[in-house]
Parts: sequence; structure tokens; C-alpha cells
Amino acid sequence: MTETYISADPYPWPYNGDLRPDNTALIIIDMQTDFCGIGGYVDQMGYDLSLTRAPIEPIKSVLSAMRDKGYMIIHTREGHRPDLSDLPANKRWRSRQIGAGIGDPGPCGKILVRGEPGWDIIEDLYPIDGEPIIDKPGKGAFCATDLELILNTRGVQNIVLTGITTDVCVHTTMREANDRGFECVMLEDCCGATDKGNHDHAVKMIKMQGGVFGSVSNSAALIASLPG
Ligand code: C5J
Repeated sequence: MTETYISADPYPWPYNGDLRPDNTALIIIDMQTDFCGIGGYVDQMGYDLSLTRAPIEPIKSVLSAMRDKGYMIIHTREGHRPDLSDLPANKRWRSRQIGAGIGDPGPCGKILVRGEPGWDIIEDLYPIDGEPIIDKPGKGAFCATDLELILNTRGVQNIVLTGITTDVCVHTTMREANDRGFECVMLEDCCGATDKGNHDHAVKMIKMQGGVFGSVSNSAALIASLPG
């Protein structure tokens, strides 16, 4: 085996140098209008959209490079059934406290409800045929979904994590993946949070204990060394 590593912190990634298009997937988390578009959930809560829009261009570059080289691409969407039967009452209550009730009408349709305009993935990063979309009711992409089955069926060992938000859905998914034995890297510039401090701390947390959840890299480093 030819060993290939991406420059990353705190260790060159992946740990064993076994990086190939057929054992590595790119996961793009929740690049939905609700999280980065005007009138969506994050906008309705009053956060600065420039923070969650910042990763769009870096993700585009990574997506294009990994698509071209034949890597598996997986997209996720956070959202609930139109009848809200999978929306926990406490999640709805909390969202209403901040003025953006999940399931309530907003400028982009019902907030975080499947099939509504705000819930879908933004045009710039829209999946193409053959790229699985994981619809998840929670923050982590492994909870109540078939993501693990899909990854195992395709022989995926390594996961490149991108998307929004760094401290919530990306972090939860990275932790879930790591606990299942997947070797993960987060691309720092391909993620964004509703709060810059939270983004920075979420990145820092990955690097502790020798890379407690994996390693951290960026779009340029990945593209520069990506085999395929
Ligand atoms: C949040 C997400 N922040 N996609 N969802 O509620 O991170």
C-alpha cells in the first residue's frame, strides 16, 4: 500500500495513511437554506448569516475535487416530518423561545420541515444523481438514519466532515462516527457556526488528547494531497 496523508493537526490524516477513493467519503452536513439562507431558521433566530455562509465556497472546491476523483459524497438535511411526529416537544419549545419555532410558518415555509423550501440544500451545493442524502431528525447524522449501513456497505473507513454548524451537527456527527470506529477529519474552513467563538472552540476540542475525535485540516491541504 502506498501511504498517503493530508496535512492536519494534531496528526497527518488518516492515521494509517490508507486514503483511497473507495474507502473514503465526504459528508456535507446540513447546507440548507434554513441554516444559511435569508429567511431561514438561523436568520429568523437573528444570527449573522455570514458565519454560516463562509464555508460555501471552500466546500464547493472540495466537493468538485472529490467528485472528480470518484470519492463517495453524502449530504445530510436536518428536518422533521410534515406531521411533526418525529419532533420532540422540548426541541420545538426551545426553538419557540428564540422566535423561530420549528414547524411554524416562516418566510421560507415551515421551519425545518421536510419538503418546505427552507429545508432543502442550497443550489450551490445541491446533490447530483447517485449521491445519497441522509434525512435526519436530530443533530447527529447517525441517529435514526441508515448512514452507518450505507458507509459499511460501501467499505468506507475514512470520513471527511464539512458543513454547518461546526459546534452542533458537525460535531455531533463526528463524535458519533468516531465512536463507531470511522477515521475522521474536519475541514476547518468548510465548517461554520452561529458564533465564531463556538466554532473556534469546537475545532480546538477535536485536537485535544492527541485528536480525541480525529484530526483537523482545511480545503487547500486536502485538495493538494488528495489521491485518486
Ligand atoms: C443546529 C445544525 N445548529 N445543523 N443544526 O440546530 O447544526
